[in-house]
Amino acid sequence: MSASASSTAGDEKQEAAPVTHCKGVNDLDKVVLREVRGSSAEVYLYGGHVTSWKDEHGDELLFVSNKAIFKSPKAIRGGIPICFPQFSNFGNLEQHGFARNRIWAIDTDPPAFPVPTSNTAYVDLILKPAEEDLKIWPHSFEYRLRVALSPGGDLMLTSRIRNTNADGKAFSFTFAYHTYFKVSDISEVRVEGLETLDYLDNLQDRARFTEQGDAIVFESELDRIYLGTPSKIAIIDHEKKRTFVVRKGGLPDAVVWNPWDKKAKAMSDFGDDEYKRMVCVEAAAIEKPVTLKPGEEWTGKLELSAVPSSYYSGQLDPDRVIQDSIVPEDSIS
Ligand code: TA6
Repeated sequence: MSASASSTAGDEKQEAAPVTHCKGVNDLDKVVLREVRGSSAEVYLYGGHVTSWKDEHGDELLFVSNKAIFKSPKAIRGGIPICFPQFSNFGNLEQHGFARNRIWAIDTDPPAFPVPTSNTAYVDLILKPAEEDLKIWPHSFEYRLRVALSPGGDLMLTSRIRNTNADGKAFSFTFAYHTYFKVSDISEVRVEGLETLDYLDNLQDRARFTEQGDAIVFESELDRIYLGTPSKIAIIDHEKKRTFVVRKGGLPDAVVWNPWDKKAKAMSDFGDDEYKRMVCVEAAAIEKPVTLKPGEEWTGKLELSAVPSSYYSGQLDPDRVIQDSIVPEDSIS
């Protein structure tokens, strides 16, 4: 019985299992998380990459390109790539750093979490630099990533990055959760929470501008780094009557990106029309790189909720209790 057949057969029996280890595309190892009310998520060890998040009805909430390549060294086009230790070309490493095209391991002995959880649908992954990484970025680190589904189906990613240099050297990095949200039609989407903020425009040599007082709407290619944003941002999909609420901690900036038609055609692992069905809103630390001395640890947290838009008019579904501030101001311990 082949891997996929076995995992499918296993799935029915293990449907309720909160955590299942199985094979995905190209036999890559993946972990499937399931929550009792029916929501689910999938994480590939390749890149520590979340590639699926579904609500209790089985509706997919993240965009993954039909042309995505699941093979090193290419990063998977869609889901939640992790940009570390460098965002974009803010440094001399490859675009968006190397964490997104390395094989991560299951973390069998993670340090205790600050907030104990009764939740069982989670997995802990770990990345440490290989020899080849130390040649291009000469720093020892331990990157622990927890991916969890809350009882209400929210998706939570917690990154804990520790400087384990033995030579007393500090290191600095930039970071992003490069989330691709699935939307019904980009021209029906508004992003709220970034009004009047300053941003760096990647389409104009990162010149600095100030955003208008209205929500962001999409009529052409957009690629901006918003600086010092609130910890809560909303992505409203009018046609789908759905709002994604992005909460972030330890990540002061936010990137908003849609490649539109020309850039879409130029990307080999992206369909020409797919720009209509995705928007990237990325919780990030870019303007002020994070600096860690040996022994110090940084925490960067992302919490995603999908709620019926009628709920999101400045208030959320009263039944869903979500912490407002998810990581103490100083995200370095
Ligand atoms: O986050 C936006 C961005 O930096 C864009 O400039 C665009 O390049 C995008 O990331 C995708 O980058 P990738 O390396 O995945 O093709």
